[in-house]
Amino acid sequence: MTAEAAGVLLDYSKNRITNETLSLLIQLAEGSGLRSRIDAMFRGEKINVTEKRAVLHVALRAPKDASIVVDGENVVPQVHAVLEKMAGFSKSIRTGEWKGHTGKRIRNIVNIGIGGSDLGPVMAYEALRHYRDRSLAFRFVSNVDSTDFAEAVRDLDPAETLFIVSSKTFTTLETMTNAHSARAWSLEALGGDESSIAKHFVAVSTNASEVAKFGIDTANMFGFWDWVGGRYSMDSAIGLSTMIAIGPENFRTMLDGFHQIDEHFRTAPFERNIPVLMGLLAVWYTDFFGAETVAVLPYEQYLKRFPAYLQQLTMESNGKHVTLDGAEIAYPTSPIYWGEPGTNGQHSFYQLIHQGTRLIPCDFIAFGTSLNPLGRHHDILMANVFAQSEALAFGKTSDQVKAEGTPEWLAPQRVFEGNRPSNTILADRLTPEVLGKLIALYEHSVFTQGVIWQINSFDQWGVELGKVLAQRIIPELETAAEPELGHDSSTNALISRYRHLKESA
Ligand code: G6Q
Repeated sequence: MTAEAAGVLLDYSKNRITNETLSLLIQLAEGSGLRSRIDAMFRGEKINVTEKRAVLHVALRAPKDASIVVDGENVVPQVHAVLEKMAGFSKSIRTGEWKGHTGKRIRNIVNIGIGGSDLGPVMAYEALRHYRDRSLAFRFVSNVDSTDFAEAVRDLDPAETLFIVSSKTFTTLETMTNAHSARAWSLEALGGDESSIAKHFVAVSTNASEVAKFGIDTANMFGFWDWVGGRYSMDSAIGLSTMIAIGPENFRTMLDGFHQIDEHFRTAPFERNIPVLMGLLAVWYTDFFGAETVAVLPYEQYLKRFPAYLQQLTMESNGKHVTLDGAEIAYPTSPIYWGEPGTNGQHSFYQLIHQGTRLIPCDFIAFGTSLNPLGRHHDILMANVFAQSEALAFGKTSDQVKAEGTPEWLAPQRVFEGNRPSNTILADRLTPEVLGKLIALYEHSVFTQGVIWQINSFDQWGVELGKVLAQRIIPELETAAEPELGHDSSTNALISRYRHLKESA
């Protein structure tokens, strides 16, 4: 039970499945219309029905000569035009040709964005640190908590700092609040001269008029399109910080990695299709075993933010309770994804995975070589990843424990029941190309799960209510006069208590 695509191996043999299970799961995929849904996505049909949008992150990595038509227009040339513009800009920063307002070259890049406009860039920056230009410093500000901004810029010289304001809508509360603080911070240090903004701020957005209103010259705006969902956007202009860090060539090889897996997903038969198999296994444990979580465990330090990135990709996509038609769903949908890099997790939460009362399918991710070879480290790391999946699968019986001389009373504590499922994803080494492949595998696994659950993986209505309520509460916290509060008693009391804390501070 292995499958291979574009040099990436999926070993899924340590799962609670037989050949019959597999063929039944594949029948489930076929019966759910997966094939036609894949084709519809790649054709640019508006499969995001609740937002009436096409879902075309695959167009972001399509080769120049491809044609993908949305509303009568081939979008591929637009994608490549933006990539060219990003490459030109990245080069001018990397060579020092782009100067700040005072004539100094840019040495610090601060990406301001949140959610899909942050998690991808942060993850890719960490994942591809090995390939980055070490003469530039990169920071990421996302939280509206002022500490995030304050700590990010604390040691930076405004004359050498470029802000990339990344926001598809350019109206997101957190991002615009941070962007305005950045603007004030920059202007204050640069003598209040508004013309300095053009040298220290660029935007990544679909909303040119809001970008202009903020004071950023739209010549310094990098566009994308409504058919790119936030959590599927790290390979669009949202990846500008990534491109500046690793250079346009590396960025292009990352896109090529994505594209190779797109082609695999689009064309490979389901029984050899890695994202389909990954998606089916997720459905299998979620709906047939009641597993509530999946652990993603990269044995590669550079992938330390990969689980956080996947949390948005998986849970914002498939954490849904109604079908595409609006009918209430009677089966569990997205599991909770979580994880930490190995081997650290082994010394903390793996206890529960091995001996706890819950079933936690695991994805182990590992590489043939380290980017920082050092003595025996990599063999030791790899021995651990193989040992973990072996221990989970085969465990240790009471007889084995006793045969080792463990006293009867202690033996139950030392038994590993085994039969705990895991996948191992193995590739040669973490290059930009391989990172692209890895992300695309999960994107399409999420798609597969969503199709089987008959849900829309591309909207996120569940984030709206809190945003609306926060807008109502903000003036109640800011007003000097005691406000008339009309919430529930708990919320009213918390607001009053906060106002009191604020006054007495
Ligand atoms: C992702 C979501 C969400 C979005 C952020 C930021 O799929 O839509 O995480 O990316 O809310 O939105 P903006 O890019 O519009 O600021």
